[in-house]
Amino acid sequence: MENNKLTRFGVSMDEKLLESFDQIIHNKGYQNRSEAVRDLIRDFIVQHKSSNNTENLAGAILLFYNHHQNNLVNEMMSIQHGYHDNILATTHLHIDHHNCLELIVVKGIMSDLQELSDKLITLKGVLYGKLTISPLA
Ligand code: NI
Repeated sequence: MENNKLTRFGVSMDEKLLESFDQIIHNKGYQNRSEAVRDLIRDFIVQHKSSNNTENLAGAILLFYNHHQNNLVNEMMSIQHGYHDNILATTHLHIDHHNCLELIVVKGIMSDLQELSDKLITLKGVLYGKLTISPLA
């Protein structure tokens, strides 16, 4: 990776958009735009790995949902049991009287993780859901 040839490219964008970007990367501590853009692109590539990728990946599914939704908790539990080989750990937090936050730590190939994540996130009553992938070293 370190020996790869560097390529420079130009990007045109709205001035306000760039100002917002610069403000955020400055607050995060990036020394320059190039390093921030490289990190964004690396993450974009990992998150968009093709579902026929057979590499072993680790990641987490974050779910935010209303547990009063009819049958939601049962459906969620049943789906997760169907993927017990992919689930390493689950943490459930009761955020308030109605809402729960659940973090499911997963491993496996992209198609399985994507399938599990899609099944959970599309359940009625799930207000927010996101799968984040990290490549295994
Ligand atoms: Ni709860």
